[in-house]
Amino acid sequence: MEEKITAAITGRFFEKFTDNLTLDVAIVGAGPSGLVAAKLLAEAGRKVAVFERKLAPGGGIWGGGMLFNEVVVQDDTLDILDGFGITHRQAGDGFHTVDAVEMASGLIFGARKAGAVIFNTISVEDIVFHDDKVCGVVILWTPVQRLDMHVDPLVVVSSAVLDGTGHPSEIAAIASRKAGVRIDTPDGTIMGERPMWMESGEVTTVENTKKIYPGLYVSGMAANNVSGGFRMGPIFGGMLLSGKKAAALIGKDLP
Ligand code: 48F
Repeated sequence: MEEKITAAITGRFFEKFTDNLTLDVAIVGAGPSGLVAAKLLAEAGRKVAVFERKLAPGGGIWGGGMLFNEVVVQDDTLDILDGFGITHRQAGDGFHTVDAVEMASGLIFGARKAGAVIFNTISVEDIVFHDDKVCGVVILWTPVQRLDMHVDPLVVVSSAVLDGTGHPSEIAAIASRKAGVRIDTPDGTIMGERPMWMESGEVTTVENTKKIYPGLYVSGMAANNVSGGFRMGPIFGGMLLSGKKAAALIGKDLP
């Protein structure tokens, strides 16, 4: 029996992996913006995989605010939550609370059920860069990275890469540093996140969601880090709207 269990797992995993070596969209980071983008792009018929460094996808949702596991969203994002079947409760003044565990698990489940494949415990450590265009991601098991083992990574190619890595905007930073390119920000570089200003941060997260270089898009806090927006803490409406905008922009650009 034992060998059949092993064969079932490895057979199915490698079938899934092989089937996702060429993608329409590689999404880096399974936070709220990446998961919303993944669901909407998969629903639109695009081949999408999400690469998530941690064992559990969901990014910064699980802990709510300071480990109080509730988050807040605004009126204009309820349709996105409804699309995932996630429950929300009125909190007054146009705000609503959402159980953080329901939101994280609901976004993960919704993205997966729409057809996006999520590869957890896999980190993106570099980009593929051909003819002045970002065209894929370089991946490695997170534990291999953490143990600093001298192991070469593998590569997945894609028509578009979405940096949904949150505060550090890791993929945009790699493009800026290693490819030495001028990205679409006011000064052509990663401008860095500014301190807390919820109202502004919520607006600019969506405004800053864009294509920053051929083949490379940013969403969520990564978008704010790239373009110098303010942070906003445990209010998540901007993240959901950013994922929706990223999906629309990428969908429009793809052939
Ligand atoms: O930070 P994160 O939740 O992304 P987000 O969509 O949402 C931000 C909010 O959670 C919160 C906030 C709300 O107002 O400010 O911070 O911008 O999730 C980013 C995910 O990307 C993963 C990381 O583990 C996290 O789950 N990640 C980061 N770098 C890499 C990565 C990488 N190089 N490869 C793979 N995954």
